[in-house]
Amino acid sequence: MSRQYLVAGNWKMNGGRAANAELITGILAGVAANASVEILVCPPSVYIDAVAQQAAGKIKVGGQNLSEQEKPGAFTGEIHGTMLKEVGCQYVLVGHSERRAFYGDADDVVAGKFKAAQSLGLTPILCVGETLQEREAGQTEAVLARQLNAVLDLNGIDSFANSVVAYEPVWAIGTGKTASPQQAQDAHAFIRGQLAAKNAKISNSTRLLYGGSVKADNAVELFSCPDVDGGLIGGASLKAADFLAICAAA
Ligand code: G2H
Repeated sequence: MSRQYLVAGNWKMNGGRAANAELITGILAGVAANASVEILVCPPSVYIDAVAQQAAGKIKVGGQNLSEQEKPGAFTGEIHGTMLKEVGCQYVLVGHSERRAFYGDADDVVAGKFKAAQSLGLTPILCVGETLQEREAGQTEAVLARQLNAVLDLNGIDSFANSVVAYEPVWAIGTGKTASPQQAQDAHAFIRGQLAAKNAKISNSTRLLYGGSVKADNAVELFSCPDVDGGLIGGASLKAADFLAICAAA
């Protein structure tokens, strides 16, 4: 089963009109050279519309978060998936560790957001990963299983036919520490095995991204692991040259 590589830039709470335009111009200049890789950027929500228009379908655009509410309505500060779709999103991150740690996105909330995304035809990129304390306590697989099962229990394995999973060890996010290729492969193989236990075909076709301090100089090794199908890139997605170098590694 060949899975197309996906390299997704998570801009987090960074950027501005001028900087975004410059970044997209730079990425567009390298898109043709990376034609076999699917390239996605996830800007802050207020900029999605402008970024999607400039990207003109050559770079895909996604949200960083969405509301789990079924319908739009009186939910101050929230963004419904229909709104993300209307401004050009095809993907949306759910359960990024910063959302889990700082904004109360517990497992059940993440499962609800995954459901909301899918029900609208947005592809969720489900982020899972353990903290340093959990890794050192030997709980990595238990944490990954718990985070996956919350989504599987609510949505079922069939929902993974149209989803992406990103393994992001919390201890590697924005810290400059990266999981070794072996650590990444072990976690990815575990995730794929969890999905395979329910449906081998869907497990085989589900793209698993690695995230956590991916840079041009470690991307080649990480992306060459058999169960790593691309990356979710934070800091290194904010400069076109760095991001394109990572795309070229895929
Ligand atoms: C993890 C990653 C992108 P960074 O959050 O999702 O960020 O590459 O800066 O560690």
